[in-house]
Order: sequence, then structure tokens, then C-alpha cells
Amino acid sequence: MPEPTYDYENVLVEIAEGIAWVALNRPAKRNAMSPALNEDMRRVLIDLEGDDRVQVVVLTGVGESFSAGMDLEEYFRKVDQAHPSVQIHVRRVNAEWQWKHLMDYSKPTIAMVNGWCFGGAFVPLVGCDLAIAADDAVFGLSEINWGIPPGSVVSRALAETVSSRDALYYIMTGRTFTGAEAEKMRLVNSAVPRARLRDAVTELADSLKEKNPVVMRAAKIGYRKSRLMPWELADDYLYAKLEQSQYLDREGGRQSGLTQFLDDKTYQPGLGAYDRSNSVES
Ligand code: ACO
Ligand code: V55
Repeated sequence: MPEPTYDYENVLVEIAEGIAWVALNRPAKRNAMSPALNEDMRRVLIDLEGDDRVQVVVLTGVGESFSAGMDLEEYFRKVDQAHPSVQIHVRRVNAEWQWKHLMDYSKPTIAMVNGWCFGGAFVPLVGCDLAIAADDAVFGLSEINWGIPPGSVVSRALAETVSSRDALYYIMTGRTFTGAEAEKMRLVNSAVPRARLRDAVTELADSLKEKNPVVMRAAKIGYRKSRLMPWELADDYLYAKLEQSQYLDREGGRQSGLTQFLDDKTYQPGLGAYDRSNSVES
């Protein structure tokens, strides 16, 4: 069977060693997100979910930008002039990839913030499970600078990650901040010198790649969906996730994990993962 290839006008996809490097690809427009780019990204995420070569998805941008947010021409001005149903469709496709798909994506996702990150770009940034930024990347909630309050779920995404003090400061001033400051605010997991960005992301992705994918999915989805549940519901739901993962895990990970520690004494769960290399699909 021929390997699937990805050929999108607005998104560059490269797959190497289990990692899909997905780069928004409108560098001349600072990777601003147009309706066409959003259609491409929605498709890319669906395709990569079914691509067995891919264990981890990295979202980044071609060139000097992560993304300059929504395309003010293509996403706002042109859509304002179209039939109202066009705006509904354009917003729906935008939301689908930026957070609906990402929030319950079955594979781990990492945002690699390589440069400019404004406004609407905060949604897929927070939609990704983890994020690493170049320490000199520049972030901003610039909406107020050009005359709108943050729309879609931009403010909701901020509330998910940073303190109310930081969120309101940047929403109300429209001032920029750097990757290093984003790390202090915990908007990203870490900030590293630009020259080390790709290596830092690869190292993180490699550590996720080794994990049992069924358990990985249950762990990350379980966290996201239980976060705002009452404790009684979370308790039952998370046990259900645990038992679901045992049912779905065809390599019998839990059994190997227990045997290799308790009987074989070949590893310590506190310090690393069990050896999956001899796992047989049952
Ligand atoms: N929408 C549409 N076009 C954009 C956007 C955008 N968000 N960002 C950049 N571009 C275009 C510019 O219009 C310009 O196009 P042109 O070459 O056809 O004239 C091109 O990209 C390059 O832009 P410059 O401003 O020349 O690039 P520079 O590197 O000097 O500055 C910066 C980069 C700071 C990102 C600047 O382009 C900018 O401020 N962009 C807007 C950022 C923003 O506020 N986005 C909206 C957030 S709010 C939201 O997403 C709802
Ligand atoms: C914004 C972002 C949107 C949108 C409308 O904050 C406004 C700006 C991420 O999508 O649909």
C-alpha cells in the first residue's frame, strides 16, 4: 500500500520517526488563519489521527511566526460581506480544529511556538496538551488594539492556563510578552533558546512516543474531561477510563508493568516505563 501523503496548500506536514510536524504555512501572511487554512487544518488533524506512522503531533508555523492570529482580511472583512450562513460555517470549521478536535485528540499534541503568536492563535496553543516556546517568541492578545474584545474561546483558553491577573492584564492592555514570560505565567511548559527549540520538542515527543498509546489517550482525555467534574462523578468516570483502557489495551500493558516490576525486577515504575518491546498484540 502506498504511504499516505499530505498535500495541503496552507499546511505543511512532515512525518519522521513517529512525529508529525504540522506547520501552518502562510509565512508571507505570518501564518494568519484564513478560512481555507482552517479547512486544511481540520482535515490534517482527522487524517493524522488515522495514520499509524504518527504517535505524536507537533503544531508549529513555517518561518518566523507561529501564527499572527485570525486573518483580518480573509476571516473577518471578507466574511462580513458574505451571506450570514458563511460566517456560521467559517466559525464552525475554525472551532472544530482549534479546540474541539484538539481537546479530545487521541494522540498527544505539542505546540512548538517558534515566533509571533497573537489573538486567535491562543486557542490551538491551549488546545495542544503541551507547549514549548522559543524564549524570544512574541505573544499578545491584540484584539483590543484593533477594536474587538477577544472572541471565540480565546479568553476561556487563557482562563484554562494563566492567572486572572495575567489574563486580564494582557487582554486589557493588548501588550506583548515573550516566550520567557509565557513560561513564568505557565502558558507554556517551558521556553528555550530558539536554536534549541526543535531539539527540546523532539526530546519531549520521544518520551511520549514510548508510552502505551491506549493508556496515553485514557490519561490525557481523563484529565481534560474530569477537570471540572464534581469529585463523585470524577471518581466514577476515571475508574471507568482505567477499566476501559485495560479492555482496549491489546498489548496487556498493565500485566507487563506489574510482572516486570514485581517478578522480573527489571525496572522501577517510579523511575521509568516498562519495556514494551516484547509486547504481543493479543
Ligand atoms: N491578518 C491578515 N494579514 C496579516 C495578519 C493578520 N492577522 N498578520 C500579518 N498579516 C500580513 C500583513 O498584512 C502583511 O501582508 P502584505 O505583505 O500582503 O501587506 C504580511 O502579513 C506581513 O505583515 P507585516 O506586518 O509586514 O509583518 P512584520 O513581520 O513586520 O510584523 C506582526 C508581524 C507583528 C505579526 C504584524 O504582522 C501584526 O501585527 N499582525 C497582526 C497581529 C494581530 O493582531 N492579529 C490578530 C489577533 S486578534 C484575532 O486573532 C481575532
Ligand atoms: C477571535 C478569535 C476567533 C474568532 C473571533 O479573539 C474572534 C479573536 C479563534 O477565533 O472566531
